[in-house]
Amino acid sequence: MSETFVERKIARCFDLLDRNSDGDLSRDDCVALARAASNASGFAVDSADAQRIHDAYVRLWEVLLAPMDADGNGRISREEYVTAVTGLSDDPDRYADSLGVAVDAFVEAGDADRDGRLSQPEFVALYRATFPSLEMEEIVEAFGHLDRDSDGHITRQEFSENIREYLLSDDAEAPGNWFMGRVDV
Ligand SMILES: [Ca+2]
Ligand SMILES: [Ca+2]
Ligand SMILES: [Ca+2]
Repeated sequence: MSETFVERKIARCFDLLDRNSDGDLSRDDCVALARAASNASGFAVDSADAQRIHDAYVRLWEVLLAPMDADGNGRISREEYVTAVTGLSDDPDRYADSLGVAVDAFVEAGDADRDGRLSQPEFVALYRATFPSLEMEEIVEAFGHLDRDSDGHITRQEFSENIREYLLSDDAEAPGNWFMGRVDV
């Protein structure tokens, strides 16, 4: 059976989060994503800012990802990930918690000036650092879609709507499809 559009988006998300490209998601991937984001903002390894970003990504691991580890081996396989993320929509409370930690991780990691939202330069710096396989042009284009009201910033609310659409919507025109760069329908 061929993958649906939503399944392909979820699988793409998995690949981009698999920072060390070993085919599984683990706590190490989350720590590495946090470190890449800190470096992009120029934060020293032992600074409070680096610690804040590290904590947000560890929470992403503990709250969102670790519970997906169906066979308990400490790693999330692609199959476990797709099954769990697809199933999130059936559990509204867990879905809301998961969405919250995901939004926190992205905003904490990218919000260099600490105004609670990501400007275009902040977004570009974050995505360049954490998802090196994305092209610069693609990241700039993604920002244009993800900044839903085109006010020059992606707010927590916008991130939340974007991630929700990315993971649930089969609408080929949904702006949230750009959460992880360009996805072909
Ligand atoms: Ca990995
Ligand atoms: Ca900001
Ligand atoms: Ca906006």
